[in-house]
Amino acid sequence: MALVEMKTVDGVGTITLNNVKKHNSLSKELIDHICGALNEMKTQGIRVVILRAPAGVKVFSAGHDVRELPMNGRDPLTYNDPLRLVVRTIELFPAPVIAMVEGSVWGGACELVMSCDLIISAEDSTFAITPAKLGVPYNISGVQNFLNTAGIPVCKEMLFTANPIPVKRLVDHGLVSHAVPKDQLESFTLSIAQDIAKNSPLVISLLKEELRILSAAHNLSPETFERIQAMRRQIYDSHDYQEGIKSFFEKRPAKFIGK
Ligand code: LCV
Repeated sequence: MALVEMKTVDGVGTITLNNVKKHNSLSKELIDHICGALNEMKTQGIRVVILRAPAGVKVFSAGHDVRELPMNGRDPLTYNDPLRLVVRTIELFPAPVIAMVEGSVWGGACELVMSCDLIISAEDSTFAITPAKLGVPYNISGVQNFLNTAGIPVCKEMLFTANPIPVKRLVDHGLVSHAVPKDQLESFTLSIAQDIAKNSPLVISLLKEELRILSAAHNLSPETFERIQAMRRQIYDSHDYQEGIKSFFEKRPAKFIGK
């Protein structure tokens, strides 16, 4: 069963995440379908992509599929993790990708949405970045993405509290481009997409890649990178990582003990 729906009209492509019974949790299978749809649209020369969930959803995406997080001391977010792959696919897609958000956005789905070029949201949506709630040692390129999009103060509040943040606050901080009434979301997003589709696809593709390179991480020495990786390994080898995941499935708050 296709976990995403694809539609293309006049150079505007729409990819709808359609695994609503699983709250569009970002399983490997769903991510494979998203990347497949993006690759198909790249072949078709689509000039702008809208990434959305079905109209009326309560949850845009529940984030990384927690069932797919390793429990055996392996890094939960390696370079080839599906979430990393879809983030890179969106960042390298040669045309703008607009996240049209309705409902709540959780965990890795915040990074998925923030890897898009614009975020246009219903005005009652919330965004929660949850590694600290689950005990997951988020990876450095993911944190860089959050930092690039949210800026330090909002980034720290979202990462440290793991609370759902109302989208209006994120508009104030420039993280989200627009928050609009739900009944205007689709027409508003389409109008922006059509404005983009009228412009030079070659220039827009160049501008997107220039901005990606310029906003990428500053030089990290190999020693600094390895120190961060060692810090992350200590966490995904820790009691607290196991406790975070266990608490999720037992539907109870985690009892972290700091080791
Ligand atoms: C697997 C799920 C999920 C899910 N995975 O419905 O960023 S990081 O580092 O944290 C990264 C590792 C990450 O992204 O982790 C995931 C972060 N996501 C969250 O913390 C959101 C967890 N989900 C929820 O809080 C609720 O499910 C929401 C509020 C999204 C929806 O609540 P609602 O009451 O409508 P349920 O909680 O009853 O969920 C329905 C089924 O979907 C599963 C959940 O376990 C439940 O399964 P069962 O019916 O088998 O109990 N589910 C929800 N999210 N991310 N499975």
